[in-house]
Amino acid sequence: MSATKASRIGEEIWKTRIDKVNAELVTLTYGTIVAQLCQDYNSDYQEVNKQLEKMGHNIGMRLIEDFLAKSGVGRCANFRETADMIAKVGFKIFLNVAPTVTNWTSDNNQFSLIFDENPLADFVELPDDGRAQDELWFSNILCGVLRGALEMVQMQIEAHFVSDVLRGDDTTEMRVSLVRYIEDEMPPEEE
Ligand code: MYR
Repeated sequence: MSATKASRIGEEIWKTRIDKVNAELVTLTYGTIVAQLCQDYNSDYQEVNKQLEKMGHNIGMRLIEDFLAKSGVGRCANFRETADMIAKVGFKIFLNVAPTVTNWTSDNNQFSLIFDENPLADFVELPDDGRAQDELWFSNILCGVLRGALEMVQMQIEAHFVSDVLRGDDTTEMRVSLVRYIEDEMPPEEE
């Protein structure tokens, strides 16, 4: 599927959606979750990043069903098509943003999503403790959501943020790597 077609599907879905959620409520709720985790893990931001990713993974595993039902899209022919589907349909449906897909590696196995807007991080300021700016990936839940969702459609991926405007970077960029397509795995033979 071409990028334009994927983009059009995303827009159509958005136009016909009736269950629009108040974006501010999402932002506030997510901010509260992150703040609570920072408290629970005594500002061990590596651990907070890990927990957010794990939480996202659980969400993604359930979200994919909703994605497939709402978008009505079929299987993608390759990882480039999958990337467009994620950016222009997936993010559009669930967050009403469409990050830019860029920075492909020549083997077409890795790309970046650049977020011009990030509703999770609206009005957010990171804790001013001299560490959060270097250690906390505030929106890390999104990496997990992607990993969980793609795992359910037979793709093992790894995703992590490489920059975030909340940290003072110029862009917010997530790097996504295809690890492998998961084949139907047979249970080990009994001895
Ligand atoms: C396929 O090749 O089977 C199609 C795969 C499309 C997967 C799209 C997953 C969308 C995940 C949405 C993430 C939104 C995060 C807020």
